[in-house]
Amino acid sequence: MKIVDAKVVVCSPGRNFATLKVITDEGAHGLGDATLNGRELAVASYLTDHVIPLLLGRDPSRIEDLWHELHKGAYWRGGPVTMSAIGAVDLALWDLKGKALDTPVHNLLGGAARRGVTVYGHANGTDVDAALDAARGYLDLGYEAVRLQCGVPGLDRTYGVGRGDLYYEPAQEGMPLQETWSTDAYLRMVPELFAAARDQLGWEVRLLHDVHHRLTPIEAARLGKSLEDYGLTWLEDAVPAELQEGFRLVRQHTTTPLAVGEVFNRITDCHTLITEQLIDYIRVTPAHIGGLTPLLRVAHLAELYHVRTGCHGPTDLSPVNLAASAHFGLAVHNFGLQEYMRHTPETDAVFPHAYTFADGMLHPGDAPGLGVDLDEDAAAAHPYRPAYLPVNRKLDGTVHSW
Ligand code: KDG
Ligand code: MG
Repeated sequence: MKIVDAKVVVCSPGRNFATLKVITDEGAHGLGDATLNGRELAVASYLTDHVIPLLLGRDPSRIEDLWHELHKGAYWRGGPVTMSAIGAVDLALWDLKGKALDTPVHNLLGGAARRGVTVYGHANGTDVDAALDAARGYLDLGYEAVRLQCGVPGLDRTYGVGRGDLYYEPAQEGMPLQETWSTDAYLRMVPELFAAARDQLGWEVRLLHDVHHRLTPIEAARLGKSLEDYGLTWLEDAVPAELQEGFRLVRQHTTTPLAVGEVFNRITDCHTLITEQLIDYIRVTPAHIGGLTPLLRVAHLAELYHVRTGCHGPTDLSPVNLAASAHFGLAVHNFGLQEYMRHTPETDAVFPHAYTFADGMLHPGDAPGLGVDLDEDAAAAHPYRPAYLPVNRKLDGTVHSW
């Protein structure tokens, strides 16, 4: 089998997605998710101008060899654009291998290790009551775990608070929105949210919270301590993790479980976090870590150190990435929990898929490969529209992590 053609399709069925399609001489095609929120065209160019020419004529079954060639062969290693491009190729090759062998990708990864992939939904609202109402909505849909986010008194908007329904989209068309931030107001709000949640929702539901990289280690330590009585499943991205050692301080002070990794793109971004047991869940995702090939390596390292997986699964990655996470989560031994935000009906129409949700779990389905297709005619009806994530500033105007 040989690769005879490949292309990148960029479309915007409600939000932007970049998808790599790799075609073989036997007429099969594999899909990879090349979406990098707000930088979609950079990954598309990396693939079209620099990677696709290298793929033509190559044997798509040699996934490991092609991965290392793309990673080491460019000399310039790592970074979100490069690794998203390599990730798209890797996913497309796993998809093709499954189709060639007429088996779902989870079977290639060792086979099902559980009944399904337990997921968490995003419950949020402008205030505590609205967030808890949203959480009840998820429980009614069968979710066992919900992430709770709510507005911060005194701030117009904050991370994680959407439009009040099941669909959340922080990227806005046009130039980035400016949001404001107060650490003090936030640190007062979060314990109140979780006290009310345990009071009103009880203890059966698993609860999570995303700090979205906004605290220093000592602030995160204080937040973690203040949440201990509410038994969170995880506190996510408590501090920016470029400095992996920063998690030592957080860990020394709190038993609240810690999760991190959605912006990581190499195993070296998390090796200290894992080997020093500074975290409980590693949240790297197939598309951004460079595909299923390196994701398996991260998971196997993590397993040695009692760290479980919790792949990032936002709606700003396409159903191709979600399917890859579902196959991985079904098969990998140290799976923890999967984020599942639900794509909009427009997105699902462009990406028909075999995965299904029932009883709080995703199942990747048994279609050969990843089990996701791309309806190119439907995609063509939704052309790319520039859109960016917001920029965040403290009340005095200083730029802060969003
Ligand atoms: O593009 C940025 C989003 O993927 C991110 O804000 C979502 O933090 C996120 C999450 O946990 O889903
Ligand atoms: Mg997050």
